[in-house]
Amino acid sequence: MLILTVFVWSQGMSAQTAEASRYNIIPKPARIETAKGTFIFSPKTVARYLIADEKNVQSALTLLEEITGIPMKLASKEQSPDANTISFAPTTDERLGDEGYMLEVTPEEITIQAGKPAGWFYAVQTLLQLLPAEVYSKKEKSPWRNHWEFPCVSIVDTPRFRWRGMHLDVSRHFFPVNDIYTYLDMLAMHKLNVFHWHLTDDQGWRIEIKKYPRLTEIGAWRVDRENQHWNSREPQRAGEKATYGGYYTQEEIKRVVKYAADHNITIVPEIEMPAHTTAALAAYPQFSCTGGPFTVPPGGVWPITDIYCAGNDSTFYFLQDVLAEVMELFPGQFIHVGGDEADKKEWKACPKCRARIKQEGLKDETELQSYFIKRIERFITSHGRRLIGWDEILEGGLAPEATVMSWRGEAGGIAAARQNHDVVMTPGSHCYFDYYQGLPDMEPLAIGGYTPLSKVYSYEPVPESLSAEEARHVLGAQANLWTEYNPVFEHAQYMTLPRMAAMAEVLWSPKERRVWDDFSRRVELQLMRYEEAGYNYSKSAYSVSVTVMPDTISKRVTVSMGTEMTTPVIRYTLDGTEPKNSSQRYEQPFTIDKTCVIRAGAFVERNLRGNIGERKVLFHKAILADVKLTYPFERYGTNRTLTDGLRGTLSFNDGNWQGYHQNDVEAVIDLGKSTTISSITTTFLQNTASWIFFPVSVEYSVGNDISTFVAAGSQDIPVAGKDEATSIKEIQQDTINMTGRFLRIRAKNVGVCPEWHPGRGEKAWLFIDEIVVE
Ligand code: TNX
Repeated sequence: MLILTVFVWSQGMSAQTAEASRYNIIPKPARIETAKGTFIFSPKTVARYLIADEKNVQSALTLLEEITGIPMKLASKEQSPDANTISFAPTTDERLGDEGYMLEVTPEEITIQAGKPAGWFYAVQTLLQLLPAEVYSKKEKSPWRNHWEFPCVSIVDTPRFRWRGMHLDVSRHFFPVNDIYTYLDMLAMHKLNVFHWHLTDDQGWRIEIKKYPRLTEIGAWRVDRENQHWNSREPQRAGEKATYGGYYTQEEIKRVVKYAADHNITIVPEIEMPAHTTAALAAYPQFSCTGGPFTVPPGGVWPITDIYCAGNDSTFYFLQDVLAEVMELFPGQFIHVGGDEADKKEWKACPKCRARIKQEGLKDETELQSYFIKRIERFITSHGRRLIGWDEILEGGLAPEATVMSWRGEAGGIAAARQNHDVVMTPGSHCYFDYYQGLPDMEPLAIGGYTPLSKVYSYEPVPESLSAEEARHVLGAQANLWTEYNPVFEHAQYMTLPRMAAMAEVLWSPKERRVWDDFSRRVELQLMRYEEAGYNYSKSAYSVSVTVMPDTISKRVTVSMGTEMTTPVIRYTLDGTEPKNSSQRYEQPFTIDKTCVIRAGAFVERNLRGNIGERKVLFHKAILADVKLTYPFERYGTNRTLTDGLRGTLSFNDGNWQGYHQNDVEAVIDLGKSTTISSITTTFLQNTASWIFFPVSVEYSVGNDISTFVAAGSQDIPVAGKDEATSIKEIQQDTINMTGRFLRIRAKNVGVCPEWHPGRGEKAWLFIDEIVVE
């Protein structure tokens, strides 16, 4: 009897999980009621139109047929009663808005209702997500696959926001047009409806403009420095050929626009002005303040000083010509004109710009930028379109109808909404997909930051401080992929998937239906869909972070582990070997009291997912000993850093380094009792791009009281030269053989950055970590 009960109970559990796993729709529908039973979609299934709206239904039907690989017959009057049916029924139900749909699946019938084309399209997207991930495979469906099972369900679905965007920077790196189609597919499967196409920037002009052919002949090409770090690429030398780049022809763009429209995506093209324009100025230097010459930079430029001349009317005629062609190609309402990060130094020095300021009665260069944008806005609105720009367009006064894209936090968006302007939110903190999505030491090089999946998911586009009235100006939000560190499209997929899924749910699903644990379960299937579709995606949300907390009283350390995803099983080893499915399972924090290398991985159904987290804990004679510092450290690390048993990584802000700003390190360690010391090793970090240098000398001494020390050895270290890679150095002093209770370390800061360094003469940093005593 007892055995039977247990059996029934465990059956019940797995049935429940199986039930839940039948519904993995992302973004989560506004209303979904699950039901028992399935609808079997097979060659016997017939389609029935209950409507006149044939064209849209036809495309929904074709899509379904193509994807499932099953052609459908149209229902006839004398329909055999045993055939199940997919019915398409129009509705004028206003609750569905422009993009909503209703979907009812019973064993006998699937009923789809929508009022507008987007609704039909999204109904099909949802249907696909009721099927196994395999339906996303681009491969021909296997022949035995002659039926698909839809779980029964009832859905009423509409999006929360009308602007559900994804941006892609194709200037910093160019992606061929086929990649753009794939990107649009990715957007469509997430029910995203705006593609913000960042077509121009300093490092490349990517759109053919018939009237100005040099924009792409010259502006689309730069010298190839792809093997160097983005921020230290040498400019084009005289006589050197520009070979890296590319652009989209107008014919290509027309096809992309059509494809996007078929997927309910509006493209917002961005033509940057007045700055981020070096590529354009390399082609047409007459529109700059200085007259040039310019070359297209192969990498990072800062500050952004190259700028269109605002005092020259011909600059505006040029831009109007460009925009006229752009508006011809892109039928959407919004035209993005950039406006970000303009350093106005050239305008200050330019006689024409100064004359313009005077003649227009402007206060300064900030108002000149505002004049610039307002003048362009007049042109755009006269063509029946709307201007949108980055939040810098607020400075010096907003153009009357402008929509603001808030990227430097939310303040710009809030200010604009309060001035009755529409806004699109895209704050760096949550919406920049060029930021790291996992711990930086486990990820490919990215620009910086840290925006893991759960952080994107936690984003709320409507700031609390807005009134209901003001909040109506928030059209939605978008995520941006800047591509400085993103040379190939596969990497763009890695950076955006699955964060795009989190953003999609933020933008589509009702706020109160957003629950991380639930999303984290559904996203597992989403990853399988990416896999089937052949998309490169990140498993970083499964990477295990290993946290080690020293306890000064017990002189042990407590180890805890976790992943962003809530479901996986974590397994670990303590001897540095790779964790396997048979390794120790992590249940709760535990303590260790010997040197070990902890490695931990997340397992889903016995398979390792994500990156293995690794932590080395060093047990040595000074572990958790008290340290007195003569000079304070400035930032990073804690008072415990030097004796906590942990070593810092190559990232200076990983919490394991103490940073001294120009100060030397003088640390006295109290070992608690007289101790025999045979070796001392200290660790330092050097990252000259971040103004961090190794010490010029390190000196060790040992004493029996805090004031008398006997030298135990010293070493000098040469000052870094140019182009030295970021590295860690261990300064080890062996065969000391001294006895004492106190140990003193002095490490001399280089003081100021050396002559060759951009920060020459300014305060340098010294970064120190664990002092290992044996
Ligand atoms: C700032 S966001 C920029 C871009 C860079 C990006 C890198 C914005 C309007 N301007 O030019 O690519 O940071 O994160």
